[in-house]
Amino acid sequence: MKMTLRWYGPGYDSVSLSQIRQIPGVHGVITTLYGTNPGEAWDLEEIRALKKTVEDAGLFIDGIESVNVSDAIKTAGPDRDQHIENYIKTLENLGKEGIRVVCYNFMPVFDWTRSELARVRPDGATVLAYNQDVIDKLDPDHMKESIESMSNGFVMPGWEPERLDSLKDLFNLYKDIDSDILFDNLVYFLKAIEPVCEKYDIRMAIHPDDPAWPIFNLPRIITGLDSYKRLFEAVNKPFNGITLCTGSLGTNPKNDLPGIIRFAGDRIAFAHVRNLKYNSDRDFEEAAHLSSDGSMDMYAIMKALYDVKFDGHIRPDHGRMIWGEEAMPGYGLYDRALGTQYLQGLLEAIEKNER
Ligand code: DNO
Repeated sequence: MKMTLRWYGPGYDSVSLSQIRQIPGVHGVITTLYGTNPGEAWDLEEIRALKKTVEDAGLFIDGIESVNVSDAIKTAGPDRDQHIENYIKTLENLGKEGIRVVCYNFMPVFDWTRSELARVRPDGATVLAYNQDVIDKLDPDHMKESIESMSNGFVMPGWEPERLDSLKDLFNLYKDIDSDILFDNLVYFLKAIEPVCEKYDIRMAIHPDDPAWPIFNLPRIITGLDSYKRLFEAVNKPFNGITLCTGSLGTNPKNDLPGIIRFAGDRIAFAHVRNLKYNSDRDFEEAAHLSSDGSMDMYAIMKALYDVKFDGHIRPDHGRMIWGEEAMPGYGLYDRALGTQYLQGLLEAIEKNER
């Protein structure tokens, strides 16, 4: 397993590559070309420039998170085929630069959703949190104001201002899309990009829906074991992989994470590993990576990844905001750095114990 950290690029991230370079065991970054819109093709020169910036700092681009899929592709809108053609061009350019893992999601309208971005925990750390009652009362039309007021002035991934500006139109696009149609659109997309992925040995790593149930009456299709059975059956090819995200799948305590890992096996192309604390069946908050700080058994998760011989890239996921750091909620340096050390410690112990 290669440990990585997500990095948003110069001008977007408060964390620098030189800081990341000093975290023991971190091999490279998971990044994206910020400033591109879903549906557009990524320019080869821009990919090269990003790669050079990262490599000059002594790190590697270990994967892209995300090449976002446009709503036209998700809803089979009039621009679908043009956008797929552009997506293929992007994959081709990434493939030419040796980038082999691409994370994406197929969530309608919103990427991940939280009701609070800075809930204070007993130790004074602040974390992202979710309360179903708050979400139920929220008017999606006013999400823009609520998210922007909570995001410390950073652009939140998946909550880019252009998207928030056109929420009404976006909801309209999905009014006739149920989960079967959305799933069919995913399969159409995967079949279209299969040749380019195979040519360049690119693994597509779909990110699960977060939280792992439908919200705002929008369909969700990647929520647990059954979704993966359906997905692997529909496109039974190694390029069709997943991002095993414990924090997203784990929003539903019924999801048996080690069981899902054992089922998905070599289809796990990328792993996000973090912990959550369940307060009730309608409320959870993000926790430190340490098992005892939350509700998950991080040892069991790392052991299952080891057992299925997961050899890809892994990253700690959202961190708490600690030690006075000011950063994009969930994406500060300090707590994610702590997460990398804890996960690597678990892994070293597992490996030595198994030998
Ligand atoms: C949130 C992230 C997601 C993820 C996308 C992948 O912090 O895990 O925004 O990057 O869903 O496309």
